[in-house]
Amino acid sequence: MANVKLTYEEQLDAMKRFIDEGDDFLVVSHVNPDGDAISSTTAVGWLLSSLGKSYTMMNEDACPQKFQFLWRAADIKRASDADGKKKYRYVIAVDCADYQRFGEVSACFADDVRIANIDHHQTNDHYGDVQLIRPDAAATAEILYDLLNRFSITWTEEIATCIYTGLLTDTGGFRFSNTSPRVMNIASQLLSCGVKANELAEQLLERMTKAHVKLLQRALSTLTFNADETVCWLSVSLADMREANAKNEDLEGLVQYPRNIEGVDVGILFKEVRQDVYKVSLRSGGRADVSEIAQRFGGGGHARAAGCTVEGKLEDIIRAVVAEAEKGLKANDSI
Ligand SMILES: [Mn+2]
Repeated sequence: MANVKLTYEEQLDAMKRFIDEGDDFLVVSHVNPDGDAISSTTAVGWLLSSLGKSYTMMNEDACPQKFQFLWRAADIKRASDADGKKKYRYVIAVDCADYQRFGEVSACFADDVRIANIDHHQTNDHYGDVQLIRPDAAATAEILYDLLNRFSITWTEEIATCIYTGLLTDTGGFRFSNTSPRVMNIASQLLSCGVKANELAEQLLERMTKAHVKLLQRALSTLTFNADETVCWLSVSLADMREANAKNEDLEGLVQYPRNIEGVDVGILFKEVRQDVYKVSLRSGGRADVSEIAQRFGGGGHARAAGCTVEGKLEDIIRAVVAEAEKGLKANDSI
């Protein structure tokens, strides 16, 4: 039964009961996990471990290198490594807006599975048997902070670092509009538990992989503006990826370079996926709704961050997408 009408406090109690009553849990987050997904997975793992419960952490994709330092992040299994026979009756899903976001991990669910859904996405569709959803939370980690406090645990540096990492990454380093007074209050509590803010900022916000910098070097050589310099773009080819020895996670942040240039309203990254197929990432400074632009090419997203995948020759795709971006900017000018 969906308990969507419960208050947040009641949802916390229901989730505590689910955890108290179950055992042999599977903890799962979304495909292509980000900092909040990994932190939330390890935070739930930490809680289960401290309660003496047995559990397995699993994701469709590998944990990105930069989050490997988190408590037992190295123990997060990949769905492809799962023992096909082992099925789980108790699943705790964190930071997943819908069932599809589990990817292949759902193959490990038992027929009589009970799923707990802990998330902060606006678009969460309330799947599962027990929900703990707070759309105004900055991160799933913020909700887990409250859940952890429902149990008699002792806050250690390890668990505080998990929660802090989720807050830090989902607020873009305490810079996005979701950086609420509450987030800063929790962050302050976590610092009292021994979190090393300077080291985490260095590790998660400042440090770059060599592959990222090599990609950036190649991508910046493609930097191009439209006529009035309100739209700016970069491209990355498969050859660039190969020569930089880069993984997809090394692309992160590249699209911010065109977007952050003064006077630019729309920044775009064209990334070759295979021959004549490009993934297009769009970022807006607020004047254009880039989700509308992405939708015209079969994609989607948010007003300020969206994407689509387009087939064709790079120069044709650039011409078409930039023309739509210019149209989007003009449409908003006339309002
Ligand atoms: Mn999140």
